[in-house]
Formats: sequence, structure tokens, C-alpha cells
Amino acid sequence: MNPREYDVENVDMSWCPGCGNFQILSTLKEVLSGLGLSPQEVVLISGIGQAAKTPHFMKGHIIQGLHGRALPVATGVKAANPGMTVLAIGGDGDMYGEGGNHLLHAIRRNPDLANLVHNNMVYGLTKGQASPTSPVGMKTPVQVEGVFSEPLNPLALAISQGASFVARTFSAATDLSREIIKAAIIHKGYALVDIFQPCVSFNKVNTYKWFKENTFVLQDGQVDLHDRRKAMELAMTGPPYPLGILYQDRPGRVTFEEQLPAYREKKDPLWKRKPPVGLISAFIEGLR
Ligand SMILES: Cc1ncc(C[n+]2csc(CCOP(=O)(O)OP(=O)(O)O)c2C)c(N)n1
Repeated sequence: MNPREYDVENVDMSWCPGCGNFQILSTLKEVLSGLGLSPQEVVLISGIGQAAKTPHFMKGHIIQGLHGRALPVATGVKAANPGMTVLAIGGDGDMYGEGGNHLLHAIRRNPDLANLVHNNMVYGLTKGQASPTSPVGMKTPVQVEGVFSEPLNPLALAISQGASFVARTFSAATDLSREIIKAAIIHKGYALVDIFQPCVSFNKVNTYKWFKENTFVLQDGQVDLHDRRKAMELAMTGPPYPLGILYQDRPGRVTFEEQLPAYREKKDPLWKRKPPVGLISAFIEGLR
């Protein structure tokens, strides 16, 4: 399958020239088409932000909802139609700030989906305020004297809470990103991919140069994929920050949707069942 099948026409582009989002978008299209998935088999779910606009710029089923709410929606979509490939996409603000609570519970529930977080360490869409991953000292139009709160460590958080798959990549490291995003989609269970991404307009600290100088790619032997404690050590490492898959559960862990009674009892997935129109009408009548 050709990545161009995911292209959309006649959409206004809102990303700045040079934005790391472009690299992530084209990598994602390549991965999905490389997996032989057509846009009809993919659901892209996002909240609010520039990163959360990614589904505007490619084909696929799309739900763009409230700020920070991509993960519960994605969990529901996967439960209703487990045959679909489900991705929850957004920025560090959307997923770790406004959506931080949902992140914790998605990790616990372990739905089979890939969670791509474009981590530019700033609120890009609203023009450069600090996000949960902004470094201490970074000056912004709101944090005029510099950020003084410690940044969140999303990888350490995810590993400590039992996430099934945890990885980090960098938008400009396209070969590595391709490999990691593919592995996250194939992985059965909740897969977090934190993607370092320069915001060329509003983050003048964490630039392309900064990311290159402050990251290194994990080599074979540096990772023990199924060892959560070792993964935690890697997640706490940096700068320079390791890029790669830090942790992955062994195959066989049960997912959220597999535990639902309907599936345990081998009933049809929700999307195949007829809606109980009579019951719904009676319910609405009862409200009148
Ligand atoms: C409930 C709510 N709070 C705040 C906002 C304003 N807002 C829109 S996008 C955004 C931050 C987006 O940052 P991030 O998720 O990091 O994405 P980026 O734009 O950097 O890609 C904020 C605070 C909003 N739309 N809704």
C-alpha cells in the first residue's frame, strides 16, 4: 500500500514551516501503509492542540473531541470495534496536562491502542505557554521569570504505573520513529510513544540542535525489554535522553476490551449489534 493513500486535499495547513509535526505525520502515513492498513481500518482520535490536528491532515476515521479526552474515547472505540487500529494522538499539553488523569487510567485499563504524544515541551497552539514537560528556567509569555515547576517525566510515570509498552523517539529521527511507531501499533495493549518534537515558533530552548545534542539511540544490549526496573532506570536517564523502546510486556497480557463480558461470552462486538431503538425511545419518553 502507498502512503499517498492517506493524503488529503484542500485542507488549510495550520502548522508552521519546519514544525516537527510534519515529520511525524509522514512517518505515521508510511507506517500505516507499510502495515497494509487502509484508511478505512484506522481510527485517529485526538483532543485539542496543534499536534491534535494531525488527524485533519490524513485520511482515516476521525474523532476530534475535548481537550485531553482522546484516551477515553479511543478506549471506547476499540471496545466497540476491536477490529479497528486505534490511535490516540496529541501534544504534551493535551495528553499529560489536560488529559493527565485519563493517561493514568488508560495505562491501568490497558486498551489495545497506540498513544502518540508529540512532545514539544510547550503549548504551541495557544502561542507558547509552559506545558507539563517544559524545562525549569524556560521563559514564556506567561512564565516571564522562567518555569519553576519540575517537568513531568511521562516515561517514568508510564513504566511505574504498569504501561504495557513505553518508548521515546525524536521527530527528526524518522527511521527510528518508523520502527517504534510500527512496534507500538503491532503491540497488543496500551502503547505510549513520547515523540520529542521541536516547536520552531514557541520553544527556542528545545530546538532541533538541542534534541540532537541531548539524545542518544539505545543500542542492543542497553535495554532489557521486559525488565520494568531497568526500564525505569532508562526513563530516569538524561540529559542526554535515551531514544528507543524502553519497556514492552511479554505477549499474552489481557487487554481492556478482552475483559468485557460481551467478548468473554463471544457475543458480537457492539458495532455489529442492532441499537435497542425501542428501549432508547421508551427511555426518552420517560424523561418527558
Ligand atoms: C479545557 C481547555 N483548556 C484550555 C484550552 C486552551 N488550549 C488549547 S490548545 C492548548 C494546549 C495545547 O498544547 P499541546 O497539547 O502541547 O499541543 P501543541 O499545540 O503544542 O501541539 C490549550 C491550553 C482549551 N482549548 N480547552
